[in-house]
Amino acid sequence: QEYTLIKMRVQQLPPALQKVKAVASKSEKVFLVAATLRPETMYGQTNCWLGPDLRYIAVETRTGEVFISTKRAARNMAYQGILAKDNVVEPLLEVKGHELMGVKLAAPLTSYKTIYTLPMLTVKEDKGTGVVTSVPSDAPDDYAALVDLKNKPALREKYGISEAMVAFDPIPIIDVPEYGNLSAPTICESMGIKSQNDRDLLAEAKEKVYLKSFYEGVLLVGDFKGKKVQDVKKSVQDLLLKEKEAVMYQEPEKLVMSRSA
Ligand code: ZZB
Repeated sequence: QEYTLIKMRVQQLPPALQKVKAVASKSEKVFLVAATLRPETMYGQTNCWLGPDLRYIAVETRTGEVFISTKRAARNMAYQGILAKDNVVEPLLEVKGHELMGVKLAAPLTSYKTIYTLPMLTVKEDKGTGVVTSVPSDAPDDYAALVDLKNKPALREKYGISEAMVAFDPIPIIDVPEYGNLSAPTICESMGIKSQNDRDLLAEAKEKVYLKSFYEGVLLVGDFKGKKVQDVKKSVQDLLLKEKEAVMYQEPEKLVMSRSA
């Protein structure tokens, strides 16, 4: 599986990340790196998801930057020539997701100048980097999780999230026939999805919009406005790579550890 790793720049180092200063004396060099299969949706980022109970590490890259991801992902990066040393991971620090909530980020292509790290309970440790960029206009999971945080003060309080950090509207970026220009909110509404815990419904919603958006979606913003998603996915990826706002990252096939009788 090949992902685009989106570099979400930390605008202000939280206490839990102060130790990275040893390497990245300027905080412009510290990034949460999110694995995505949908680079063309980066125009619609509204926040970044972290698993509050997941463990993250900071590592130095070949170019003297600092990337934050799960250790598993850092190990993959080490084998892909992304890190300072080949084949070894030397963590600069270790931190739990809940210590990194409400961090200010600058993400590429989105129209919001600052977005925040927020908790999502369904972030998987064994997929991508454990850092997930959020596009609630086009990803039902993201929309449902964002609405949860907007509607549940107790959930925000639990993780030290303010109302201002979730006061971001989905951005219309892709027109999808039948679903319109906010396909995830539309499908969540029509399927009666109430929260991020509606796992089965969300999986179904995701599958529906994913295919339709890929084959029939048309971009509404940016350099490739008016073009079909399937024709510009690669171009947006190239743009991000050229601007050094992303790197490519491969995920090895999962080992099958057990088989059913
Ligand atoms: C931005 C985006 C915009 C995404 C969209 C999806 C959609 P798949 O197809 O099941 O492999 N993701 C990445 N890592 C994780 C993780 N550790 N835990 C939970 N979710 C993760 O899913 C790939 C997508 O899952 C990635 O692409 C990422 O979200 C998320 F409009 O990035 B995506 C209809 C989906 N739309």
